[in-house]
Amino acid sequence: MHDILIGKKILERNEEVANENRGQFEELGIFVINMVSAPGAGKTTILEKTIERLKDKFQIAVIEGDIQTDNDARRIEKCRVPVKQITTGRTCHLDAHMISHTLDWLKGIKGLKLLFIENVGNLVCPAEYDLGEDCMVSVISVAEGDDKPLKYPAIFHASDALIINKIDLLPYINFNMKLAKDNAIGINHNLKICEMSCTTGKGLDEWCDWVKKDVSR
Ligand SMILES: Nc1nc2c(ncn2[C@@H]2O[C@H](COP(=O)(O)OP(=O)(O)O)[C@@H](O)[C@H]2O)c(=O)[nH]1
Ligand SMILES: [Mg+2]
Repeated sequence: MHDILIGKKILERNEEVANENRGQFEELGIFVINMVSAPGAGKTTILEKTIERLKDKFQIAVIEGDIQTDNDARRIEKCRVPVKQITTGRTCHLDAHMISHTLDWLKGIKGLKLLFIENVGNLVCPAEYDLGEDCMVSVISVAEGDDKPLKYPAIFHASDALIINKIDLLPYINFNMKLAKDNAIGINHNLKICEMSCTTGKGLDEWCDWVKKDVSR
């Protein structure tokens, strides 16, 4: 009983801070995308490819959330956009409070229009923690299996878009694309779905067009 109440309070406080973040992002004119997936689905690779395509169009920054290491932040640094590492230690998700600590840094980035937040690799907890983002994008890779939307419904329910990545591996893997999409749409019929391969480049233009439209809205 006590555990339930404490959990509820934590989420309520998170929601308050998320709303404050949202207000700040709006004031600063920054569009914010929260990227969530299981570890290894391809979030950092998608960011690298996206930045390559969009960084001349508008100023981008990235927040990298990880339990350990700044490996991903160092990968993004090579793309020559501002990047901030948040190392969460034992915490398996980012929360709104952690993001609020980056606001001063964000304010210092001239002309910032688009912020990507790469959440900690986890298909469960990030669903519960609003960060104040405009849009949540979940990523699954075909190697994970077509049943993931059914097994982790909360994250797909909370997402605005789903990227199904690594489609170059389809010939080697027993993944039913129609079933995966039907499962995801069954949970969230508003979900926009993009099939992608960072290896071949398929789907990246479609995805970047979505992002461009959202940023210029
Ligand atoms: N075959 C294939 N491998 C990919 C693709 N996208 C990413 N990878 C690989 O998957 C691994 C995990 O990618 P990463 O971006 O680090 O995943 P993250 O943990 O979600 O950030 C890396 O070895 C990538 O090179 C893809 O579209 N096809
Ligand atoms: Mg990563």
